[in-house]
Amino acid sequence: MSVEAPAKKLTLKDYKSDLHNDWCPGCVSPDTKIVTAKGLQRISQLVVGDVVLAHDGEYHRITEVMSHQHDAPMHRLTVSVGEVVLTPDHPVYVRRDDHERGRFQEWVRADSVKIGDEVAVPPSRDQAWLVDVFGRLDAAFTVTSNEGSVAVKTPPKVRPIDDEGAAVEYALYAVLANEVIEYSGMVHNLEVEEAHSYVTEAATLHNCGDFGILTGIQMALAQMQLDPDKVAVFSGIGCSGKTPHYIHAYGFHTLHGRVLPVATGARLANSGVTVIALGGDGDGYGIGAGYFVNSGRRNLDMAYLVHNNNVYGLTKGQASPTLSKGKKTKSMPEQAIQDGINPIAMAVAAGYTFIARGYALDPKHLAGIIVRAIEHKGAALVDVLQTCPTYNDLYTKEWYDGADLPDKKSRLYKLEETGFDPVVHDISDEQEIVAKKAAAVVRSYEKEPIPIGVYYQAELPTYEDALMQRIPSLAEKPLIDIDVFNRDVTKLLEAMR
Ligand SMILES: Cc1ncc(C[n+]2csc(CCOP(=O)(O)OP(=O)(O)O)c2C)c(N)n1
Ligand code: SF4
Ligand SMILES: [Mg+2]
Repeated sequence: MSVEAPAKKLTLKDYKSDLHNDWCPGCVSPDTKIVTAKGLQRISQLVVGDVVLAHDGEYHRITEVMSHQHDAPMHRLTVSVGEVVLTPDHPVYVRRDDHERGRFQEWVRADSVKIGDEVAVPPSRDQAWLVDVFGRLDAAFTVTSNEGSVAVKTPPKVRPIDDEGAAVEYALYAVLANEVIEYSGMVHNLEVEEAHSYVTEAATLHNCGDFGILTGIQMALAQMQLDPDKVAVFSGIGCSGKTPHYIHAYGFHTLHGRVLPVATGARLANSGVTVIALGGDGDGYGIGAGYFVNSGRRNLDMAYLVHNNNVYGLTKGQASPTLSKGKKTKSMPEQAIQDGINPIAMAVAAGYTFIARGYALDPKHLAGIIVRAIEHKGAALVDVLQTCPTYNDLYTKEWYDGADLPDKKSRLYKLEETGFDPVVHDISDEQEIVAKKAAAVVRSYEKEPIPIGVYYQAELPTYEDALMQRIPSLAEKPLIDIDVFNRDVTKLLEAMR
């Protein structure tokens, strides 16, 4: 896909991101106080093995601490009981009243939190920190959770998370301000076992794999210097479906399973934009499976990224089409009764001409794959293994890292590091095409370790090539530039007489 070079050199910020090289999904300033099993502690003092409160109201072990220099604006979020300084992309747990959606509670980016929102914080088990925080204020009151009651001062509003009766109750703190501040200094983040979230004295913060994929896309777009107004990102419905909202480019949040037909329409109407379609594994391999197959055989020039987290994340963690038979995640009452599909083998069979797999928590490697997928002329599928810390307790960061293995070796390996050559060098040689497809399928069945990288690539004629041959005028003028309202249809009417 070729596009005109932008007038200025684009950076990640042009795609709405303040990310840094040693990527982690959002960071906070060193003096941020974290709710730990021993009370409030500065994040910069915490070490692997310390135990912190998470959004589920439970305590979890820290598995990794991250810190690095950050020279870019941060957000200072002030709520009724304190403040937190954090990077703009850091997810914050918020209760919001929306005139269209009504009242909801979910993770939102720090830079989108606004006055009128309330940040939701689960009370800690011993609630000592609540006493500490509210001790500065006057009136006495009692906070009740499933751990019992505790007397603290001045009442935060404590309500159940939703009407579906989740056990955790949340204190809700009114957002008083959300300012952008200049920042130059160290920032910190934590990787927390199972929950992938932690609680500061002022907010609950999260690390979801979707943000790694978002980062990979933003890095790829900046790397390719694609002008934001020459990029259109389409999504289906699911947690992954929100991705276009976070990218400073054209975006279209479509329907569950329907992202490919909509992206196809855009691709055919406007050859001047780079088209990226994305969605969940349920979206693409379940309800959208027919479109998935036909987009492959059509070989239109666009890239399709699938956030493969093995669950229907948005609808609370049911098994998705990629969960294998016999597996059971924490939100499932029983093991999966049917087997999972193999998306790479399906893509080979369907006719995708670029097929790759990435890992959400390695966004730099993923960005390299996305660049190749966008540059490839034809239908590109990138299946991205994505952690869902909320519902998928099987395929976690620790699992991919191989933390439970005796040699602690990663369960992923990079195809390119083994000398694997996915590229068909002579497209007129059918035997080479079949051999390369067969090699990709063989690799796709490897389970431990799982290959990531490019599995298959062949530059074959695209649908657009065939279309332009049939209707040469389209090559000179894309559909979008044709005045459809002032057309002479006399000839057509004559032909129909
Ligand atoms: C036609 C239709 N059917 C069902 C739904 C309900 N629904 C919304 S999201 C979703 C599943 C999302 O799972 P996935 O596509 O894997 O995305 P994730 O949330 O995991 O990113 C379902 C079944 C819907 N919105 N529309
Ligand atoms: S449910 Fe899973 S995929 Fe969805 S936002 Fe939460 S952690 Fe991410
Ligand atoms: Mg999913």
